[in-house]
Amino acid sequence: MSSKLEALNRWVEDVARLTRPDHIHWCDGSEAEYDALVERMLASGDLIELNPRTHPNCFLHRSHPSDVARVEHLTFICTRNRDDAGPNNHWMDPAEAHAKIDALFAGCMQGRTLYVIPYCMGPLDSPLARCGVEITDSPYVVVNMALMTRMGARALARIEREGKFVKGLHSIGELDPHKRYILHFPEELTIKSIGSGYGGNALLGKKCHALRIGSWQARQEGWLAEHMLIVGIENPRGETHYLAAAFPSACGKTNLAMLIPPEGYAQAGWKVWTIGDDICWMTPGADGRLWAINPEAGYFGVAPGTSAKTNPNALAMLNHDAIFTNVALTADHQPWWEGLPGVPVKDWQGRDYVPGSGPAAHPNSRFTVSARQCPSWSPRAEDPQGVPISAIVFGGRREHLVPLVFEARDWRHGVLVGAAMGSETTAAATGAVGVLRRDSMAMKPFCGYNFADYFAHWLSFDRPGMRLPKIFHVNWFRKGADGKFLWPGFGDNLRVLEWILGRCAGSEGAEETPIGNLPRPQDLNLAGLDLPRSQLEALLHVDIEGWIAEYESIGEYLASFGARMPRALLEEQQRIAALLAEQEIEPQPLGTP
Ligand code: GTP
Ligand code: SPV
Ligand code: MN
Repeated sequence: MSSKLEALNRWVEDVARLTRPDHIHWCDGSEAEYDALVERMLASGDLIELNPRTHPNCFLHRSHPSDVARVEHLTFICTRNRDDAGPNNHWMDPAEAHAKIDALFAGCMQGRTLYVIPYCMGPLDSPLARCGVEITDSPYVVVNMALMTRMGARALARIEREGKFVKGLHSIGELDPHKRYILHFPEELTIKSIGSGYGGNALLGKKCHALRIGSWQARQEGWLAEHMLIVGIENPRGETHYLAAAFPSACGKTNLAMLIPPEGYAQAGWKVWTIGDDICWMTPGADGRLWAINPEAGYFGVAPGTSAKTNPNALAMLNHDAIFTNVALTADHQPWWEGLPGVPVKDWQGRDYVPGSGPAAHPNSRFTVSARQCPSWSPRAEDPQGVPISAIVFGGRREHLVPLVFEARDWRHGVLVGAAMGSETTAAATGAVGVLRRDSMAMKPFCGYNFADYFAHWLSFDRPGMRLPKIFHVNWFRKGADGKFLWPGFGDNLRVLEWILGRCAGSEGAEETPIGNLPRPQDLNLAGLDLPRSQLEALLHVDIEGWIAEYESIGEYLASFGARMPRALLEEQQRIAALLAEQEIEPQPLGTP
């Protein structure tokens, strides 16, 4: 072992002394290793083989019924100074946190194998990529990490070169919700997670490293770690522009990242290229633009709702070499979830399915698959420099008030729009679903430090020499009086992206309103879409009274962060609140720029 790996070796030894595994296995990331782990889990019942004719090399995992989603109330940021974590995070004193969780780790791997997973977030040869090592006792975590990251010998070689890596210690422990903690020590570049085997709680490269620790590092080093998809839109002239979009969990990132253009668009030559569906690391380039990489190599996507109609690209990539978690089964052992044709016979817990007894697949059931299996996968996902971002899009699930799309006036206004984002909660985290809450930049569960400092960091990019992307807000989830979505969504979202890119190029019109610039009905290409005029008007309506109340609530939200909140953001909120108040007195359109 080289001296550069000494720190890693010492850490593995220390962890083994604490957790007392029967065996230690260093993962090399080979196919043989993957296959052997699958064999072992088939034998133990951790995996169930799916129909090898329809779904070769596909497996089902059923998690513990109390362990089906992220657990925000058990997720902590452990900084020396409590204010550094901020009111947006649960906080624990680092010494107390280590003591508490180490007591749970003591002896927890007896009878188990300890796996050492060296991984790289981002292309192995990218200066924007960062490495980590996850120690886990879950073979399910290992095979998921193999699909989700660049894992094994090549990552270890980079760690050996750099000598720096994020340490992540994970054990499923007893899968007991009362002995479950997801702890982050950003000052030590360390993660400790016990008691859950699910998703973001357990695949530590994802939310724990790439977002919570990543956002902390990004602030120190002058870049951005965001909960964003990255998609390339190729127009009929053959030019591709890249967008990054932040929507909260289960609010449409995977779907937008791999959308299929509507028929008229496809015929005209529009194409969509998928770079990433969940996480985006962005750094200013020498040219002043933001350059983005997807630190992940796979998708851990929401299964329910994924169908031939909504997301044919996703369906196509799930026919082989995929892992399904908590989906239902058909009689011939195909994976099934709500939105697919056919009938389930076993629910997500393996019980006989009784029609009418609730969803057969868990609402947060997921698929894990290598990104390269997506038909719209872009080879630029491997570009060590990343891709230049032309537009940043924020969006949430808002049944009321928020129009289909609007454009921020400038960067500062855009940062406020992101900070003010609200969305209805989903099944991606435990707790009530459908509750409206602020989810700034879709990072409420993922920002590893005080949101006030995070907003200040965002504002700091607006400086001489930068060529920043334009910022927009979208809402695919507005509902009418009948409770139905007003906008068809999915592939038709390209119509909105076309307007967004047109605004970036200066070729599309808009109407100025206090909340930002909106397309007029004639500015959107709606050819081939059967959308009643009244519905379109509702989607593009700015309800001044409603927005006055919204801006009051945004003001209270910003104020709740106290003195750390940047003045510029408070002033921006006041500026827009004043514009809204003026409009209420004098309800005239502001005209067209
Ligand atoms: P995470 O992986 O949790 O971060 O979620 P995500 O943002 O990638 O969400 P995803 O694309 O998986 O979508 C979640 C749910 O929203 C699925 O059930 C989709 O079918 C649904 N959905 C996605 N896009 C749209 C849309 O444009 N309109 C409507 N009505 N539903 C959508
Ligand atoms: C999310 O909840 O935003 C996810 C799924 O992407 S998880 O990996 O569980 O965090
Ligand atoms: Mn996510």
